[in-house]
Amino acid sequence: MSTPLSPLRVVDADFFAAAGPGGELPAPTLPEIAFAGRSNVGKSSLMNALMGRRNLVRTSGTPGCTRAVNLFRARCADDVELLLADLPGYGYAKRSKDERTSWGPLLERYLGRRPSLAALVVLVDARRGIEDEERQLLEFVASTKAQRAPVATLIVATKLDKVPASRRKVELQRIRAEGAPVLGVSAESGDGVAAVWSRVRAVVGVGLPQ
Ligand SMILES: Nc1nc2c(ncn2[C@@H]2O[C@H](COP(=O)(O)OP(=O)(O)OP(=O)(O)O)[C@@H](O)[C@H]2O)c(=O)[nH]1
Ligand SMILES: [Mg+2]
Repeated sequence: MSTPLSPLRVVDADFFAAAGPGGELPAPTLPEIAFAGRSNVGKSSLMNALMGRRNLVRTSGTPGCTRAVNLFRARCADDVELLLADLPGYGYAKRSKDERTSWGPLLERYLGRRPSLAALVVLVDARRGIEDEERQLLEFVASTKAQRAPVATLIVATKLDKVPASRRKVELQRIRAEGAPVLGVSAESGDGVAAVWSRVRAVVGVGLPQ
């Protein structure tokens, strides 16, 4: 017997739009879920895993590969549509000064003023946990709440396959102790991916009916 298809599952996904530094973002339409985190943490890989697509979102072994805001449209089996935003990674030292100053404002504009931003997923490497940049990112988004509808936040600990199974629970608890909800994933094995998707759907208000 085959498992019934979850209504939350992504059945169709495609590239929607991109905006580089100084570029125009498309007019806000669907609710957007943004994926932010240090370069190489696994943002693009997680987005591919969530959408059930191997190579829709470009991933790379070279940190700093994503320099624009790239939007992808995902349609679920229950016909709910969302946009997933792949944000430029931060914390990559080998950038020219010009590049660094040119994508700072892009992230700030997107995270600070995008009216259709419904949720922010902050990715951290399960082996590193939350550091100053992540705290600043969460504080920045919280500081914009007077200007628009609240943005739900979720921490996702990536590359869980690189943490020995016996340490996973402890590492996740350590991150959770920082006060934000946290889920662990491995884009490699697929562990935790369905849980992230169902949490994302719930926080943007399109979870399964109770
Ligand atoms: N073992 C393991 N490797 C992963 C996982 N997720 C991503 N990677 C690898 O980590 C590297 C970076 O992944 P990306 O998804 O491109 O990271 P990113 O955060 O989008 O990076 P930038 O776009 O540069 O900011 C790639 O070589 C991936 O194959 C995971 O869950 N487990
Ligand atoms: Mg990327």
